[in-house]
Amino acid sequence: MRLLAPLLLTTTVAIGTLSCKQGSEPDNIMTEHIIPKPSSIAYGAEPFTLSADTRIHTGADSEGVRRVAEHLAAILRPSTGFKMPVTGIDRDSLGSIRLSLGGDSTLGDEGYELNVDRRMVRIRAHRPAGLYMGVQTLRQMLPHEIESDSIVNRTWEVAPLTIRDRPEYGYRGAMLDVARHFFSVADVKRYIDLISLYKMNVLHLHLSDDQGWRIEIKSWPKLTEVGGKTQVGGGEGGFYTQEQYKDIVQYASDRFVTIVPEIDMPGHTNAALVSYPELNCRDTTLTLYTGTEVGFSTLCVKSEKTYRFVEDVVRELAAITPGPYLHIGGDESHVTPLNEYILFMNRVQPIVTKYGKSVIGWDEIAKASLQPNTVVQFWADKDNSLMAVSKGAKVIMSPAKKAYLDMQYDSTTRLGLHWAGYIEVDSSYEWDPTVYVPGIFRENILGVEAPLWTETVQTMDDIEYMAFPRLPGIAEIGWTPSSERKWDEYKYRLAVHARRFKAMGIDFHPS
Ligand code: TNX
Repeated sequence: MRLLAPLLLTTTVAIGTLSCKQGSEPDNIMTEHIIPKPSSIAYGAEPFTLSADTRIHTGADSEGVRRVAEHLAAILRPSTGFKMPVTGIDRDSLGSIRLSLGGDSTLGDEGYELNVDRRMVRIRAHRPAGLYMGVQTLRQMLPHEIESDSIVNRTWEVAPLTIRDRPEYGYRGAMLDVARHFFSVADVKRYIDLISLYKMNVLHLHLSDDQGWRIEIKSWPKLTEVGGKTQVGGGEGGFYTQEQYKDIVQYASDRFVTIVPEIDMPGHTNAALVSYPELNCRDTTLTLYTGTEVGFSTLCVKSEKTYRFVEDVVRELAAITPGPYLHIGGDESHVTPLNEYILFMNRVQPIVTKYGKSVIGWDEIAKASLQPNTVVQFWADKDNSLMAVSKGAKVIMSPAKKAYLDMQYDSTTRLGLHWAGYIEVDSSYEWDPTVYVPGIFRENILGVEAPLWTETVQTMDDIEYMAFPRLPGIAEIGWTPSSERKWDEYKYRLAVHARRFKAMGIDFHPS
């Protein structure tokens, strides 16, 4: 029985609004349209239907399981209008959704098994993060109206199947530049919600740049008092207090997303230098900057004061960052002489490890000596990235020509830049991290990240317009092995998501 015929029918309608060719779906299309594509699916006989009696069982009381169960209930309640009680009691599991830990360690930290039949829905995982990922799959298997924030009267069928699924890469990230334009805590939380629907598990926050310093540092208060005042275009700017930052970190962690904070150094530091002119030793008068040029500022590498500054910032930031990484930027330091750049990076990396964090740096950092745990983020220079690998570093793949969400889709896109090219939805999907840089292989790659620089991006709607629909594709590149991905199949799945974007109020780009 083709249970999902209605879904298939509407597919072609949605396709018209995305950049895909009209046509009928190929036979091998995955009927559930799940993004990222799961490792394996086997179909069963009869669907499960949510009802007013559906409960969410957590089995043995584990705080981790309960958290995921509450998250699922919060998704299901508004649109179904059902109570969806979360209960530890396991009697009468008929008609319920059951989340449990244990068993199969081959699922790893984020893998899960989802089993749906007429009687119940079961999600099993080795860790709570895996249950969370399974919940995102279940969410996508429900009609898109499940995302509505008010009651929708319809039946809520879930197709009968068994999915076993686990990610290819452990690091699947998005980056948001909150320095060029500042974004509120609410905006950042919404972005976390959006990326985690597609099983991304890292949000890298670009917290400082020439135009603004966005995180409170108590020992250097002028960074935000002065350096946080404005932004590109001369608007108001802003910054996160440490309390607000901790709130973001907690919100992310509840969704199994790790925050990676970035303080970009030694270049991209005009806002810091204006706040504390003693950090500047070049013969220049500095003022707050609201333009979009890059590469004109540098911390004074030869001054001891600079390293006291760096240590204070790293210490305060590390103390409120539970994740393992601290990103120190290192890109486009065009006015820092190379020998000084290397000196700087060789001194700063041990400061970061002293406070218990591993360093991430943009690919230029490969010119320095690298500490054993330093991770290099490839964005532009293949030679740098090869150098990183030859020094034993792992690489995060963020090729600007493919993964940069601030690049325009085409020459008519109302926002964005195009220095790395125009990136249509198909192009952003069709690349393989394991062959993109010859000489960088699977074992060298930690994961994939999609950066969104915000020189032209000013509002949440702008963020959504640039990220959607490309971000789900990058999420799939991080989750699903290249051998399992084909644009000609993916485009149908993506088209179906257009309705979900609308239900979630996502201002996506229909090419
Ligand atoms: C290059 S990517 C930069 C950023 C800009 C971006 C614009 C990178 C490490 N540096 O400073 O915002 O291009 O696309």
